[in-house]
Amino acid sequence: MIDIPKSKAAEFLPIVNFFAIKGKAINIEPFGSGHINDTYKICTDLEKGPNYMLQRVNNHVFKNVEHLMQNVALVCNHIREKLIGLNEANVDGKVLTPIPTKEGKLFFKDERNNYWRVFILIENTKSYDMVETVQQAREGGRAFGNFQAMLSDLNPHDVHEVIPNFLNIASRLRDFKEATNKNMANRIEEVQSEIDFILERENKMNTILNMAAKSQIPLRITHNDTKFNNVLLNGDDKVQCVIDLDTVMPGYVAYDFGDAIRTIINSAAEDEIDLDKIKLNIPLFEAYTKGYLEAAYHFLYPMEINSLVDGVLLLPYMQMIRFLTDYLNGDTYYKINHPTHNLQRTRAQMRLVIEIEKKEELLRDIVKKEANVYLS
Ligand code: ADP
Ligand code: GN1
Ligand code: MG
Repeated sequence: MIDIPKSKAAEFLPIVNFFAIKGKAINIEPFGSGHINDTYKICTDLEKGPNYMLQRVNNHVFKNVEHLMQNVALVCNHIREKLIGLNEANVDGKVLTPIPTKEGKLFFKDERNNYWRVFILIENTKSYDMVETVQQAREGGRAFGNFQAMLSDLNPHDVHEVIPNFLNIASRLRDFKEATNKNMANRIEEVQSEIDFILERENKMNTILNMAAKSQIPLRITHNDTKFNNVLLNGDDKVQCVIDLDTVMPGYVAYDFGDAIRTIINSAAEDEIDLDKIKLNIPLFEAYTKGYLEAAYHFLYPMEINSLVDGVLLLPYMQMIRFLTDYLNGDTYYKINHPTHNLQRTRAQMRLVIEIEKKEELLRDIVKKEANVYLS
């Protein structure tokens, strides 16, 4: 999708007024660092009223925005009811609030076929691209554990599969092989060692799908994009709200655990160019695991706990495949900052897989130790 230049943001201010916001939108600024949607912060003329987030949904990635917004509304309402039941004082600060259009729709489609939606802006919060402290990691674990727990009484088939086979490794490998066969951008020669690396691990990465095929782990509603900047923390670094609900779909808990750890355990950025900076931060892994199990232990089956580290191995591997597939296809999916950005991301994820493989046993021991707390 073509990125909208920052200077053009002002053009989109009038779009907000199609939505049932309080007050009048008077200021717009680009916001956040996501790879898929365009996000803007909107201020209104009301001193005390809420401010808002305007997002252009990437409809190249999300083909059915109506289904996507039905999922978002279902999940937000379900969590909202749970929070009200718990007498939570600040419900609007703890769950996303989609604002309908003045005609009662969950999104607005403009004349250029752009899809827009608005949420209440959750003030005084921060999202981090990289985790800095053990407390942040533990809070992140609590946030996503609690998120899964609150949705664990919904039927996974009540949500649409907005991107079919989104985290299905067999399907991702098929797309990757197709990309190597087509070699659309004529880049295959420079990535031969990365291709070999992927193919060598193909069979080993099937554990979660195999467990699922044997009905050893249940299908649940999962977030499916649990990188750390999709949780908002407050000024004291306490968990406030899980955001970016576009990929909420049926899935396995290990996917969410693995994707969160992918960003948390890495001492460098997702696209770090200096591969030697990519090291594992084990205390942050331990803290996330603690927080996650605190919130999720009560609904998890033992086999799901056993599967968590399989997710930790799988998700960076799958992310490497996704970045490399996009690079081979000529960068049609992720936003990029320069022509080899997807290659740089691929190599950084590959190094992360290598580092995680070296520490697999240690990670399994930590999960066992943290889970044992609940057995004694
Ligand atoms: P993307 O799909 O592009 O990652 P997100 O929904 O994650 O989009 O939003 C991008 C960024 O905007 C987030 O990382 C966060 O910093 C900020 N953000 C998103 N929604 C809210 C909200 N309701 N309140 C405050 N900040 C938000
Ligand atoms: C995308 O939208 P964002 O930046 O939170 C992607 C995730 C990837 C992530 C990698 C819909 O997430 O699946 O893990 O980039 N979202 C989609 O950073 O593909
Ligand atoms: Mg995001």
